[in-house]
This record gives sequence, C-alpha cells and structure tokens, in this order.
Amino acid sequence: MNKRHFLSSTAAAVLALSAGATLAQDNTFKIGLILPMTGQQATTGRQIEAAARLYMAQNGDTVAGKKIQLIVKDDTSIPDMTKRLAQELVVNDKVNVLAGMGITPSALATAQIATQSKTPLVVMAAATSSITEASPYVVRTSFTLPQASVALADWAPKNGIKKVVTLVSDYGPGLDAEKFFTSRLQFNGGQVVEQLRVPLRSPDFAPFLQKVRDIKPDALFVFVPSGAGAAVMKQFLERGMDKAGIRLIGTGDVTDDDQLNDMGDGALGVVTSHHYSAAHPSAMNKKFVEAFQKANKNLRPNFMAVGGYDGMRVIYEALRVTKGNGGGDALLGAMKGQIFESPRGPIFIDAQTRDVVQNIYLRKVEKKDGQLYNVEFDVVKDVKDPGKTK
Ligand code: VNL
Repeated sequence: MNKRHFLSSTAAAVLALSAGATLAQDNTFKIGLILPMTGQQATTGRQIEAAARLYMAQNGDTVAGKKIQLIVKDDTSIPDMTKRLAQELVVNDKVNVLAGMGITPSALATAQIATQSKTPLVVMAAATSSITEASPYVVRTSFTLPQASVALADWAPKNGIKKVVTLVSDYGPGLDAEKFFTSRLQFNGGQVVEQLRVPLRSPDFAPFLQKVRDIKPDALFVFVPSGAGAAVMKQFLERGMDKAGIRLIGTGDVTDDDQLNDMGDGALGVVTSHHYSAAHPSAMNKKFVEAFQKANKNLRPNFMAVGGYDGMRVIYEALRVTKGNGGGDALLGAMKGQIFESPRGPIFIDAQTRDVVQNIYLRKVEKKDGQLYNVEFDVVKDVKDPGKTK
C-alpha cells in the first residue's frame, strides 16, 4: 500500500468509525448502573442487576426507537469509586441516566455529578431521607428509613412493647431510623431507654447485644443494611435473648428476603415494617417473584430487587414520554409524578420531592410451604417520607 492510499483509507476508516459512533449514540440510550457487585454489599448489587435485566427481558430493549444499553459498574460500595465511575460514565460513555447506588455514601458522593451534568440519578437502594435533597436530579424508587420506621413505632405500644432499645448501623439510614422510631414511640407513650450504634463496616454485634440483655427491654429495634440481618438474628438467638423475653423488631432490612429463609425457625414471629415482601399477595407480585426466581436459579427477590425493577420502569416510561429525544431535564420532568403498580403495591414519584410515596406494611415472619416469609398483616397507605425538611 502506498502512502497516499494508506492515508485515504485511514481517513475513510476514521470517518466510518465516527459515523458509526454518532449513529450508535443517536440510536442508543445508555443507563449507567453503578452497584456494589463485590464486597460487603454484594447481595444488593446482585439483586438490583438481576431485576434490571428481568425488566428489560420482559419489556424489550427498544423504547421510542432507542436501543437501551445497560452499563453495569462495580463500585465495591466505596463512595470515591462510585463518584469516579459516575464521572467516567457521564464523560466517556455519555450515559443518559445514572442509576443504582447501593448505599447512602455512594449516592451522596454522586449527587454533585448528576447536578453538574444535568443527568437524572435514579436511586434504587440507598434510603437516607436527605439524598433527594442533595441534587435536584435525584429520583428515588427505593424507600426512606423514616418512612419505614414510623409505622412500627405506632404498632409497638399497642402490642405490649413500651420499653425499647434501638440498635442501628452508625450512618445515614441508621440515624434516620433511630431518630424517627424514637420520637414516634415517645409520642405514643413508649420509651427508648438506650440508643446503640454499630459500625457499618464489619460490625461485631456481640458486645451490643450483651448490653441489651442486661437492660432487658420489651423489645430491641434494629436497623442494619441489607445483607447484615442474618448475623444479627444469629447472635440474638445464640444469646437466648428471645427466651429472656426480649422481642426483636425492626425495619424489614433485618428480615431481608435475600437471607430470611436461611435464618431458621428462631426468626418466626419477628415483626417488621417495610415496603416490600416477596410474599406480598398481588397478582403482579406473584408474577414478578416467579419470573425473577426462574431467571436467577431460584433466588428470591428482596426489596432491593423491587427498587431496581421499578427504577427501570421509571426510566423506560420517561424515555417513552419524551419520544426518545429529550435531554436530562426533559427525562427528569417525565420521571416526576409517575404513578404505577409495582410488585410492592401502588407507588407514586412525588413531583415536589422526587421521592417515592408508597404503602408501608406490618409483617410477621411465618412459615408458608416450608419456607420463611414476611407475611403482611396490616398496611399504612400512601406514606410520604416524614423526613423531608421542606
Ligand atoms: C441503605 C439503606 C443500604 C438500607 C441498605 O442496604 C439498606 C443505605 C445495603 O442507605 O445505605 O437496607
């Protein structure tokens, strides 16, 4: 090949490449899904990715003429990593939407990038109340801890639980749970006699549980993030705290469907409040659980999966409504105010707060067909996040 020939063919190749890239960009809608796929929060990443893929398998990967591309990145639940990955996804991959966010520090670290780049950030897991206030581009499909905690503080004193010790992971969602459970219980005439906080990373629950045993409250209220519940349950039972007359209660994170069935019969009777149970008795949920289990070697979907599944719905619908040619602001606008049926029940994305409004269920661990489930026995409808400051 002579030089002239080489140059012209290279130029043609470059042209073809960039034309291809433009074409790909025009016809592709990219979702940057950042999740903890390894490390302490890996089950959350696994559940959300599986749910997102299920949503795409059920609803197709083309919306308004755009081919949806899901780009999954593992942040190992290190917030600096989440932020760096978000930056790369926005700058290099030119994603249309950011999504995922396994833990609160990851969501808070990424909020700024969403704001600067005007990219909607769909928070599918993290649940500290203030996250939606960290950027006007945040839309949440998970839940908040104030939202989940208050119903339990209404239930407890009516059911013989007056004196409570709280035990929470020492960061955003735990502090939210502690604050809102405590103030509501006090308002209802109950008493929180001790507030214990355990570290988020590699917690050792033993010394804390010993302390609870000595205090001997009517109940121990627990919030730990998804994935840590089984360890709490095991040590609670090993110490014979149930036999000592102390009840275990908490938000549904502790009886997480991802782990519940392996917790053993000691978990029977534990009452929690939450927005999702795999045993939620609706036709839509039955279908969801079946399809999820079929696609994932019988893995039971948990509340994280539902946050991911509904997050995809919010993104798909926004793309459909904006006819495939809206930028970040148009997409954000189309995410606000969406109302739809989720496997958890009816939900609503409040246009003012961009947070999810949903039913909170009271549930009790029971055995059904030989398996442990959170069986719903009461519901508080359309609960807004009580943690919002405005
Ligand atoms: C958070 C809240 C994470 C609740 C969780 O599991 C959870 C959070 C990973 O906001 O960090 O169950």
